[in-house]
Amino acid sequence: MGKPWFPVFLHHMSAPKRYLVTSALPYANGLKHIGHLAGAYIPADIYVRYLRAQKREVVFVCGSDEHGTAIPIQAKKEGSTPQATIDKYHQALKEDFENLSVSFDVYHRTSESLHHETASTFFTHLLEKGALITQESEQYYDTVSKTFLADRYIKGTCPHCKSDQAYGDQCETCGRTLSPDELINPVSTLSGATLQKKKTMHWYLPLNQHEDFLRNWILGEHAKDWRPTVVGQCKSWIEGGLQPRAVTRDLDWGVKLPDSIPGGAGKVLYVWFDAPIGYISATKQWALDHGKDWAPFWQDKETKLVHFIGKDNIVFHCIIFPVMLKLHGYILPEQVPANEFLNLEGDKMSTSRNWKLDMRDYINDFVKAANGGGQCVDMLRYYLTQIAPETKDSEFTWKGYQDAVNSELVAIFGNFVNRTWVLNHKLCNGKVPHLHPALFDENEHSLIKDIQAATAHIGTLIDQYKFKDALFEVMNLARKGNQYMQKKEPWVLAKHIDTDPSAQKQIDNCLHLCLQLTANLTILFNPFLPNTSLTLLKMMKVVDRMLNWENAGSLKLLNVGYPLCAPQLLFRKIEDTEVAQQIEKLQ
Ligand code: B3M
Ligand code: ZN
Repeated sequence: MGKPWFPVFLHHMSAPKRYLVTSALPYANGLKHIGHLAGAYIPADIYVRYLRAQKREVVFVCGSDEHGTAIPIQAKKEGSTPQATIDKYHQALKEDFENLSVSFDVYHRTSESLHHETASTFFTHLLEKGALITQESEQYYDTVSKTFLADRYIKGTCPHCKSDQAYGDQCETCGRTLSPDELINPVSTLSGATLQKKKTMHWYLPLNQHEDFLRNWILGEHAKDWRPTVVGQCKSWIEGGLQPRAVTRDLDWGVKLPDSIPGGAGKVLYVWFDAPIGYISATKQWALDHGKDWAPFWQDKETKLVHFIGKDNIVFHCIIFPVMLKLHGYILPEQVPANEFLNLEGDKMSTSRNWKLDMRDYINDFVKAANGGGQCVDMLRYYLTQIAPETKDSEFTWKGYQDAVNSELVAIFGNFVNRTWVLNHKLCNGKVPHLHPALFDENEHSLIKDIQAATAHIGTLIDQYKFKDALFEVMNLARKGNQYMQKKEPWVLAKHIDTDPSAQKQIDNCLHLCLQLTANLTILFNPFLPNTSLTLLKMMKVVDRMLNWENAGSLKLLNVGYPLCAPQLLFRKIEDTEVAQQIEKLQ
């Protein structure tokens, strides 16, 4: 059982006034796959639903990241314009998240003027404070297209594997990271022209000036409460020597620098400068929509800011953005629960090799299929949480998905609820039966203890961002319910009602407790499987107020004599043919 009591206590004593939870802003250059979903969206959604169930003030923000060279490159690939590309994918991403019950309070976009204003004001503010420096450097210039080129727009021969299809940032043949200077015979992908070096001036964030702050804050203050993988990555960045980082680019797609800034013409903010500011503009949009004040969310120290991201975004959220926030006088994140990567059927997920399962594919093949709906959303959420790459890379397999659904959701949780309902309708008229504590034996006592202990333990695990362990404990409680019922065998007791005067009372006890346990599971599963919890509320004919987290652990959630609805199956099975089809589709 670990050490559940102390941390729970601690948490309640120091509860923040409000929470701001963010999920990484996905690039609006394509659909996102289940690796993204498992990394930055499902865990955040679990956390937020848990906070909401505790009636805490929480705002959950996200939105599309619509800048960076990724966008014009994708537009070019699709024979489209950057604007049409972001419009298309912004809409698609928003819908996909909704269809998977990811409950953002606002899903914003960085092409909105509110964001452009927010980001350029942020930049100006740092500039006026003298927090940025300028540096001149030589960059590749395409004399035919008359433009400086982002790394991705430069092509040449890879110095390592000699492929002539290498880009200025990476060789996709051998996978190595490159810089444009390493390419042999670099040319422009825009015009095919050979390149010239030309001087250009940019603004830099002098990270080297903030090393002490970063050391104290990450390697000191957060060394213990951040994930070791996160602290480890930060440590190697800091130890590797922090350098000034350019925060502007010579591009025409992005947040333009204000005209008032001398030398700013033709330049935009670097995408990784403006994108995290997107969290701020999203908060502002939410506040506008709800008549609230956005400022305390970024300025009041009693706000707890939590960034959910994938591990490739750690440096931006733990080093660069915090330095920007500190310079601006805003609060810092208290937690950055970054996840490792999710592999798929034995291989790394990859968009370029098309080895992936897009959220959209799952939605079409399962959620929107004839026997789909919310149960299929929850089936995916369950499996992705069970295999969440919290501490190391993990793997999605269709067989694993099928097992999680069939042998846990269907065989344990679904079966427990179904047996409880069917027996209750058969043996107790479908009403919540009386309880006869005088007849309790050690089975009742230990089930009651388990329900109470599980609640505290699960809360602690979620508070510690251990969603996978928390989910395991909830399912374990359902498992205990099944075992309890198996021991009591109300269907056997039913045969002795005429001869054993205590038989009906024993049946009542068993089903009463199983119903109270179901009500508890409804609360405890809710952050993970929100659609299933809604179905259960309907079956119990209770309002969603019951989902308040403080109700968990209670054995008085359903009143004696209360009539329940007819049973409904919570989850369908996943057939072997479906697994085979999906694997075939992947090849
Ligand atoms: N769009 C990169 C990514 O999806 C980026 C995240 C921005 S979070 C401010 O990996
Ligand atoms: Zn190569």
